[in-house]
Amino acid sequence: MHDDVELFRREPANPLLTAGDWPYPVNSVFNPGAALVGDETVLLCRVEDRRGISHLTVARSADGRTDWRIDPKPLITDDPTDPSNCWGVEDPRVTRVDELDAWVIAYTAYGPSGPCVALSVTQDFNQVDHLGIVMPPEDKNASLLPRRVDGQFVLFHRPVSILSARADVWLSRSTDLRSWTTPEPVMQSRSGPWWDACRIGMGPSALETPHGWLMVYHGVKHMVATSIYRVGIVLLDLDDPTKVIRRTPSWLLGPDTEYERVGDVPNVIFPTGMVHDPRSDELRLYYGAADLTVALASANMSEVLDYLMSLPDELE
Ligand code: BMA
Repeated sequence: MHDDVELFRREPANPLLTAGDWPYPVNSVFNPGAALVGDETVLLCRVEDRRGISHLTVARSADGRTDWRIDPKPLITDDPTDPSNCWGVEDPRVTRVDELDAWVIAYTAYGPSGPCVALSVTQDFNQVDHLGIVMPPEDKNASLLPRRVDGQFVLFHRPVSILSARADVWLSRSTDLRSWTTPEPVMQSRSGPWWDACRIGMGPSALETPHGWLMVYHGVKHMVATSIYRVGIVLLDLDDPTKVIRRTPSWLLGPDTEYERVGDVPNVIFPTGMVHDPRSDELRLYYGAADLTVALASANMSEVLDYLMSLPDELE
């Protein structure tokens, strides 16, 4: 039996962003990437239009909580002539890469062959350079480490095996962000009744801590009538990010409130954006709630790390 820990507190003003806030008609706003840009928090939101196709649009706020300003036009859209993304672009994770003086956006491009991983680069969230598809279908939930390890960029991603239907986390390496090495296994779904037994996928860009790479992931449990998406955390070895050092046994956030329980897809918390404020040590985790809105939960980074380090070492 494990103690349940309440490390994350939901923002009282949740949901932070909804379709009603958008400057043009849309169905839903969810699964946002997040970045600190100058004094502002930028969310790159997945917006599903009223055809059912998703694009990515920027919202900005001075405190990351209130007074969001939403761009009148998307930053990244589908291309109806491109079979890799003619069904839209989804679920961005945003990574600050100091070496490039830019942010790398890893997102799902969706087309008739299935979801695949695409990368784009931006210096200001006004213009983007597209690097294109880097992982073929079916693959998604890509998240880039903020710096090279042993001279190589590291991208977590989640290929799905048609044969076994397994959906686990792997990583690939690259020197130029374009050609990537054969995937190496990182972390597997648990089994049986566990909350993360069916599918897992990495969430926001990792934070580098003295104890390892701190990463949030989502885990899925299939029930008879629904699937439940919840949130866990792992610490990965700084020098060898295929090694999981700590993994939370229990979920740290699961659907509980009405906006998480009821929506286009019920019972979903899907974490895609995280920022750390070094002054307050606050971690702000932005997530999609029930595939309909954007919500926020915050925690104290030191408390999260203390909790993780109190867990058994996964390597022993
Ligand atoms: C996943 C992704 C997410 C979505 C989630 C719950 O597979 O498609 O975009 O939020 O399912 O529907």
